[in-house]
Amino acid sequence: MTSSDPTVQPVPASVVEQVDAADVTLTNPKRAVISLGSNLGNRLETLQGAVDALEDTPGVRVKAVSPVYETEPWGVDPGTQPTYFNAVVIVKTTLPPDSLLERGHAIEEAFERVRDERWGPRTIDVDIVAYQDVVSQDPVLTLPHPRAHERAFVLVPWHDIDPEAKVPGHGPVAELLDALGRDGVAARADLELRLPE
Ligand code: A4P
Ligand code: MG
Repeated sequence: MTSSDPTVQPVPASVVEQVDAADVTLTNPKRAVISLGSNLGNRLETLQGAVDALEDTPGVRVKAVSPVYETEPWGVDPGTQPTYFNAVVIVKTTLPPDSLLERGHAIEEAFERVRDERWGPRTIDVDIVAYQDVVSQDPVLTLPHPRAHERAFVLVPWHDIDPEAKVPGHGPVAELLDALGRDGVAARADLELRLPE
């Protein structure tokens, strides 16, 4: 399958347009792409809670929220974990990358995420996929996210809200997605995340 697959749900133009809308509340904001994933508890409610918590963060404005996808757990044996709900949001922020990561961790804690195994099931995972064009190998905050370019559950929703996006150092999301395919990533057109007012 390719990213031009006709079965893929179209994204409302209103959502796409907000990506580059003028920001009247933040001075000289930077742009960051954040991936949200949940495979425990009320997945949709948790994703919406994380979107709202990002918007409630001083210095962060959520500019676009992707459609919701139900995805096969990546990195674990098939059938050993519940499916995920995944989504991507684009924010404008005056926070530096490490503060944004810290806020992501605080949101994970607020949703009582328990870390007992790598790639274990979780109520919420908040990953910084990209921050401007920053490239960093720092293990505390690797930018772009070291596995984003090989994950359809990140690239599909990201492409929906920013079809021209590039993964710094890896190339256009559309091309990565054409090579990778969309296996294991199913649109949940019956569900929707609200873009905070
Ligand atoms: N870290 C480094 N760079 C980043 C970054 N760009 N964003 C550090 C966020 N964190 C970053 O993460 C471990 C450490 O990575 C953190 O201390 C942080 O400083 P974690 O969230 O504590 O643990 P984790 O998420 O289990 O580990 P990891 O390796 O980050 O996992 P991933 O890569 O996030 O994968 N399958 C589906 N279908 N959908 C998913 O959302 N998610 C994962 C988690 C696995 N399989 C999945 C999904
Ligand atoms: Mg993580």
